[in-house]
Amino acid sequence: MDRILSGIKPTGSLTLGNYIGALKHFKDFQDQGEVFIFIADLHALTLPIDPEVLRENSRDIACFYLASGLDPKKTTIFLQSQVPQHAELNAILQNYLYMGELKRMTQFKDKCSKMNDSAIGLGIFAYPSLMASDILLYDANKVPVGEDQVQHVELARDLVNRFNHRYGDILTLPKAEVTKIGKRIMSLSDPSKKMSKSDPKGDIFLKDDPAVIRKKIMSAKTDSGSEVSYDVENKPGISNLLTIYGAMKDISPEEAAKLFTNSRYGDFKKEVANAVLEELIPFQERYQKIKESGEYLSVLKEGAQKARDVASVILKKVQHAVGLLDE
Ligand code: AQP
Repeated sequence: MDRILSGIKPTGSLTLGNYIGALKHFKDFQDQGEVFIFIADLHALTLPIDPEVLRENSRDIACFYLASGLDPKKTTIFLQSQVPQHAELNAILQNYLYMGELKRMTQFKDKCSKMNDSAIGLGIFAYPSLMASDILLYDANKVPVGEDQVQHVELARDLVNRFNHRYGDILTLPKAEVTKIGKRIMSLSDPSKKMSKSDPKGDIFLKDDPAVIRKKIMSAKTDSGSEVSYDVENKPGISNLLTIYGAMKDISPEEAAKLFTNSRYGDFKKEVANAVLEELIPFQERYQKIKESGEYLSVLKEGAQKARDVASVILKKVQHAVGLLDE
């Protein structure tokens, strides 16, 4: 049976990019195997964050997971920090990743390009080591991620090959599963940049008021010309909106473009806003109910227990393999 693992880090308020690239698809995995979905709160510490904001973001993600249709009877939902095996496995596996490969990671380069070395914490540099530990602790073979996280999963694969070559067949080789539609949603104000929760310019937040969402879509940056067509290079703004529309309707952006060949930009944007709100309004209502009921608290508690039970088995195998005394 497949073991499937994914997570979101609580670095900010979740965006439409997180929804389309990750959240929207999680529930579909429940019929495909054993699913582990976590809140990557330790990863959120890799860049400065206010403690109260971090706690509130973590609560929100738990509620969004449940609102997206994840069923705690089928899926183990937990907080990374409540499963100490993540940090313990990381302490071992970080010795099998090298400076050169970590320095080449695009996320590290992007996040730290404008920072002075003296301000860059070790955690952001070693991020892929903790991420590999997250995946390998659960013997996960499928890792659903957006396009930008594929490089980290590839590095986890290198690590597995390196480790297993030395110690035998201990770790499971993971594979990144990238969403077909909407693997990279771009900022509405600058379609050359990814929509990111830690860079809120041009973001649609899942908690935004519907009127605000509509306004943001109506004022999204568009391109010269007046024809709605899917052409990422020459029409990045319109292409991004077509991707968003396609993701809402489960069709490709090319198919979406065919529906709007005779539309003007303004009319097209109205339809994009309608499609987004049709899906997000009921989602927001479910989120609100779950948050108010507080049911997510017991889900997280039970999830952490289940996750610890699974994770401790693999951690023990690794500890034994590398020569830690376990008698
Ligand atoms: N713009 C996006 N388009 C498609 N997928 C996206 N994801 C994030 N942004 C987009 C996917 O959401 C999942 C959770 O992401 P994460 O929080 O673990 O890290 P991230 O990829 O770095 O997401 P952000 O929003 O850009 O966070 P910050 O700003 O904190 O770095 C992942 O599967 C991701 O691919």
